[in-house]
Amino acid sequence: MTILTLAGGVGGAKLALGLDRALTAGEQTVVVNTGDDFEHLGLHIAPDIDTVVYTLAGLANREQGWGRQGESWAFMAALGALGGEAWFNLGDGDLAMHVTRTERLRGGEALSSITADIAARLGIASRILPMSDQPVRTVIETPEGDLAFQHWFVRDRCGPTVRAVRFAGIEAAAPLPAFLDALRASGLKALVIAPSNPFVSIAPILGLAGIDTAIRVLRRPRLAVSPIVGGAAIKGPAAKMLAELGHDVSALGVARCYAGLVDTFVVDGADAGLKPEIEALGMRCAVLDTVMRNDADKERLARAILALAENGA
Ligand code: FO1
Repeated sequence: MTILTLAGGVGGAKLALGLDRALTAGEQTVVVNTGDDFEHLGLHIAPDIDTVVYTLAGLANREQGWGRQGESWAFMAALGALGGEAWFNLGDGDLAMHVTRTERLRGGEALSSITADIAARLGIASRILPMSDQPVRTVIETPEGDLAFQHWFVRDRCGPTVRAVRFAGIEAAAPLPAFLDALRASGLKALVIAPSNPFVSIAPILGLAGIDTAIRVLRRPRLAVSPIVGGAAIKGPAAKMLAELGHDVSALGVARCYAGLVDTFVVDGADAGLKPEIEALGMRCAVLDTVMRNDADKERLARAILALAENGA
């Protein structure tokens, strides 16, 4: 029996860790957004894959949410002193990840194969799959022009107004075959959409050919967890994007993005009052404590989600 989790960065990695702890080894497959990937300083950076890998390996920097704990920054200091591009922070240990991945990609190995090997070396029990082996690049359309996602997110600190989001290359990118296999597997117990940004973390996964339709017709419990609690994002620009893209800045606004895709939408206790409006969208609304402050919270939320799935969500 497997749980298929769709995830972006920090919020997705937290729930994936909870599920990893709550399930037996190998029962979770995590499909990770690669729209945030970019080429920087000659390296292939895959931030969401790395956040999930570091989190499940127990190596993540918990304060930042991204990167490695106990990191040193000699490379960045030297780079800055040489006048190099220093707006995107690559720790010394993290740099090893990007260097080895880039070298292997240049040698012709697929991102999925490299990711599986690295996850195995780091002792990760869950299966981590990039959503595709072909490049998809998230582009933020702003009044100042189009910005590559990391330029908008990190360099410009999410400042420019978001007019639209598009995913360059998505038409030519195929969903990873193992992703499609996991969706069709007879042993699939439930699909879980993690509390990730619906516009830049989950939308690229759903935008791959055939995925949205496959989920709409999936006869398994399908659940999504709101990344918005009490009208604010737990982390990141989800609330800003909801507002600027014309949505309600609330868990209801997110639920509307998933209408027809999920059977159950999970909101935090702070949003229990939204239940009637969410259920009017044709999905159940489950109220749980969704804020994951520590590992015990992550596992507790994961177990509550598994219990919902067990009861047909
Ligand atoms: N996020 C930041 O806010 N600032 C950074 O300098 C930064 C560097 C970085 C390096 C490697 C990596 O894997 C992730 C990194 N992130 C950084 C996080 C990343 O930009 C975002 O969290 C995700 O793309 C959004 O999910």
